[in-house]
Amino acid sequence: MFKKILIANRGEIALRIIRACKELGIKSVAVHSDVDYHAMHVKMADEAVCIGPGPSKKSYLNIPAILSAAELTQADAIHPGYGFLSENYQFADICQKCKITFIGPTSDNMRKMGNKLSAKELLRKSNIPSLPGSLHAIKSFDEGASVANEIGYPVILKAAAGGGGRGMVIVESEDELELSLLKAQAEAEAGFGDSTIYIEKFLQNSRHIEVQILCDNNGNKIHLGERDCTIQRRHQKLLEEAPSTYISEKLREKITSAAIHAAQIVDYKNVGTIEFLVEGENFYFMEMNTRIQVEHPVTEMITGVDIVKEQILISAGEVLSLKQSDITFKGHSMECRINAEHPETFHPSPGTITTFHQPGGIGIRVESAAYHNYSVLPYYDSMIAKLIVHSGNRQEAIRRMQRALDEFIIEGIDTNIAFHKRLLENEHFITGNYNTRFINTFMNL
Ligand code: MV4
Repeated sequence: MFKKILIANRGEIALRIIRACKELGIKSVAVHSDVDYHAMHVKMADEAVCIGPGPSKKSYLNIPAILSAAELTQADAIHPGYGFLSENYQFADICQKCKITFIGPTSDNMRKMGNKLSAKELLRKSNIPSLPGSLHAIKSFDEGASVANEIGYPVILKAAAGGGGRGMVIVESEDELELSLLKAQAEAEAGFGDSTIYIEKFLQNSRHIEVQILCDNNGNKIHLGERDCTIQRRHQKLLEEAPSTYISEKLREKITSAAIHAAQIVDYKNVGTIEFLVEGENFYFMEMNTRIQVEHPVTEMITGVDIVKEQILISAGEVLSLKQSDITFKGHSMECRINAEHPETFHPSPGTITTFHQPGGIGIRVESAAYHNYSVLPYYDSMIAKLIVHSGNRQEAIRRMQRALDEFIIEGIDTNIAFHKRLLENEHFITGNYNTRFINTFMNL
């Protein structure tokens, strides 16, 4: 078992990992930028090392500085959290060369799943359905036009090196195609240094359903059910829930089996998430995320499984203590991402928090590194808290979330709490009758 883990991250996920370390009796090392000197994760860890100035490139993405901190503190493993270096297979390779365990999947898993086109390629050989579209990268307008005509508009252009929505362009008809191709290629180049893009049929009334999997190094693979992440604005998830209101028991069986099958095909190790698009009784593989995700708590609340602890134990070579038959699902859980942003424009709103009162009571979980007088910095993403609720069923969970949002007092900066309150009062949301168009249609955003 590891003696000391360095957390190469900040904010709420750094606290989450430090807490798991403490409960496992493992020492923790925080790394921080100079502007994060007063951050909670620095206070909570057993040791802390400053790795550079505010901008992420010079600190949380600074591989030499992070590895030097690991060497200096004699950490025997690094947990990357999500974002930053969490899916950087070169970083995983360098950790291995430095004889430091990278807590996550293998470098090969990340490399293969990181390229969304090769991921689809690999899974196409299986019987896992994937969206109709191009088998290869689209290099020219003519190629794009012929694939689009074959599958029918609307289509969506996606970056092969991307994921999570960056650089995606929806094309309604052929006369928009040429400009959209150039836009998608430019955004892919800017976002990922790789302008390779591919085309898929755009499913207009679909749900974003993802399956959590745990795989140890001995070939044991189990799933922890699904999460519904359909409520997104510009590909940023806002609210996630488990289980999905949309999935029938029969479809759940098919989707979770497909997820395990996908993990077997790629010989996946550690914790991961397979994303599907669901329309009616049909489901399609979209992409595989090779990291712990922001929304992992809703799965933890309905299964009682500590996913971060499982990650650490698997990386330390432990055999999964859980079998599929041990996994049961209890009640309903929902997570609202609380962002420091303007309620109407959604623009980030950095500044100093003057009041921070978080909700409490039965079935409430707040994951946050914010506090009274905390400064929300412009260098990092705007999420300042995750408010998670758990209750016996979805209607109770909605009521509990509404009550908790009312109690959540954050002053000194703008937040999207009012937006979440509006969302939870919307009839379509309350009846569970929503799809990927919900935000645009019902929240006129
Ligand atoms: C799609 C899609 C429909 N058809 N791909 C991919 C990344 C994720 N952030 C959103 N993704 C989607 N990919 C095809 N071929 C629908 C989504 C999607 C979505 C799209 C627009 C607006 C909101 C959305 C919410 C969830 C999923």
